Order: sequence, then structure tokens, then C-alpha cells
Amino acid sequence: MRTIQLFYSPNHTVHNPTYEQYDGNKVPYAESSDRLAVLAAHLRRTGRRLHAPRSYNLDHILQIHTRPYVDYIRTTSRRLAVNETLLPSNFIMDTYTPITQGTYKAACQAVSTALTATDYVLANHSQQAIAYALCRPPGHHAARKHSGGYCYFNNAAIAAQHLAQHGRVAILDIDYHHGNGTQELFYERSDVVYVSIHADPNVQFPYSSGYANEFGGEVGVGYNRNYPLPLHSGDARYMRTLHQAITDITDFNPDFLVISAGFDGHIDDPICQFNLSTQCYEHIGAVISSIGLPIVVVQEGGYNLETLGILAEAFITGLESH
Ligand code: Q9C
Ligand code: ZN
Repeated sequence: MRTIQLFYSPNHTVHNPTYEQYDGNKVPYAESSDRLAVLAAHLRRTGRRLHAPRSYNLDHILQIHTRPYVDYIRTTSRRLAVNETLLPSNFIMDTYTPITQGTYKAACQAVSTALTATDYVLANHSQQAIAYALCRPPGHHAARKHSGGYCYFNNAAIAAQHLAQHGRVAILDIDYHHGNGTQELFYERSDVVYVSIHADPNVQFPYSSGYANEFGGEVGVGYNRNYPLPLHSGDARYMRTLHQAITDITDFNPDFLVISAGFDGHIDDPICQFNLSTQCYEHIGAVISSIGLPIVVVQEGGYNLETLGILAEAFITGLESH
């Protein structure tokens, strides 16, 4: 039995876009601050303690993102009024990733939350250590100099980069969407392996990557693995695929595991189309935990405010079961 440590700060609410845009139509922003607020409130109700993150300087972010990109997010945030939502024109891959006055601050704090969880795992260097960064905005679509898909700074990649100073790192991405940013960042590296299970990018965001024939480049060939699944995939198909993904990870023989944890594969997610049950998230957590590695979990997507807390609880129960 393992005990997970949870890290959370309520200050993420300063990142509060009101809309995202599809072919010119503005629709309410799915990645609302209520997501993490309800998730945290649910975990507190179940008796869990949430620890405040420490703050970190920019150096960790600048190992993953370029200085001009980070400056752009900072200066663009700074010139906005409270409650102003701006769809930027630069350093962006889509129209789902607006900037508000608090975006830079919240994105930095999400990174700090991921790093606090990472440093907990490094300080408790046993196979048993598990820490979970309950953070937003999410990160796995953020590439070296691009925001996209509600992501600005790649929290999981920054955590992995920090762990990579201390050993071999595997990143397993179970968000419904392919983590194009994380893939790009580690594509030509052999010290960090990226393995992702996600909806077929032919028909789902991010469209541009996530295909099964993307194996890595240069010295990184063989250190990237994608498992695209058809829309409406259910528990059985998903768990079979997860076992394959775990084989890739154990073959790599890592020292640390980073999980990009999205709950948007759940059947009741409002913007996604997998059919995973609530129970499936407990099973996913248990299978991941059974590998017996130190784990840093980083929150990614999941958009149903009614179910997010229950899904996180199920996943945590699974992670703690080994
Ligand atoms: N009609 C994450 O889960 N587009 N990002 C959705 C829905 C944006 C998802 C389209 C999806 C971004 C972290
Ligand atoms: Zn997602």
C-alpha cells in the first residue's frame, strides 16, 4: 500500500478565459477554474490533505520553453485588464488557448505545483513515493514555443526534465488527447521515453501528431510510442492498450514515472468521445502503481464538473492499492 501526497494551490483561478473559438464562433471555455476547484473540494471532503506548493524561479521553465515564448506569455498577460480575454496571434497553434491577466501567474504556479510534487518524490527516493500535482492550466499540448489546447507551459515535461537530472524517466500520457507538446520536447532524446494512449488524431485534436508511426528522431528513435484508439473505445480495449504501453515502459527500465493524467476519456466527458467507466480509472491507477516506480502525477484535462472529483478519487485509490 502506498500513500500519495497531493499538492494544490487555489490561486489558479486568476487564469479565467471566458471563451474559446471554433471557426469564428465563441463558446464557453471548457478549461474553467471550477474544474480544479471542485476536484480539490471533493478530495478534501474525502478526508485528504492538500499541501501548498513551493515557488520556483524561471530556470526550470526556460529549460523547456524559449525565452521569447515565455516573455510573450508574461508581457501579453500583463497588458490585459481584469476579465479581458485575448486570443493571441503569436506562439500559438490553435484558437482554444486565450490569455487573460492572470494567465502567466497561473501557468507559473502550475509549474511550481508540478515541481513541488517532483521534489517530494526526489526527496523520498523510494519505489513507493507518489505525488500528485493538482494543477491548471494543463500542459501537455504546450511545445517549446507554442501554446495550444488550453496549455501554456508544459508542467509534465518540466517535471520530467527535472527528474532526468537524477535518472531515466518515462512519461505515460493517459489524457484523451495526444500530448503533442510533450512528444515534440523529447522526440530526439533517449533519456526520456514518451508513451501516449489517446483518441485517433485523424479525427481529434491535436490532429497534427499522435500517429502510431511516430517513433522518435535521431538518438531518440525507439523512445516515443503512440497508441491512437478509435472514438468510443471502452474499458476492455483501453486496458489491453495500457498493458502494451506498460510493456514499453518496463522495457525502457526507467527510474521515475511521470503520468500526464487527464480524465477526459470518461464516458460522461462533455467534449470527448471515449466510453471509459469510473471504475476503469481505478484499474488504470492500480496497473500503473504495480510497476513499482516512484511516480509524479500531473493533472491534464477532464471537463465534467460533476465527475472530476470522483474520477480523481478512483484514480488515487488505484494508485494507492499496490
Ligand atoms: N469540440 C486538454 O485536454 N478542442 N486539452 C476541443 C471540442 C480543444 C484539450 C474541441 C481540446 C484541448 C489538456
Ligand atoms: Zn485532453
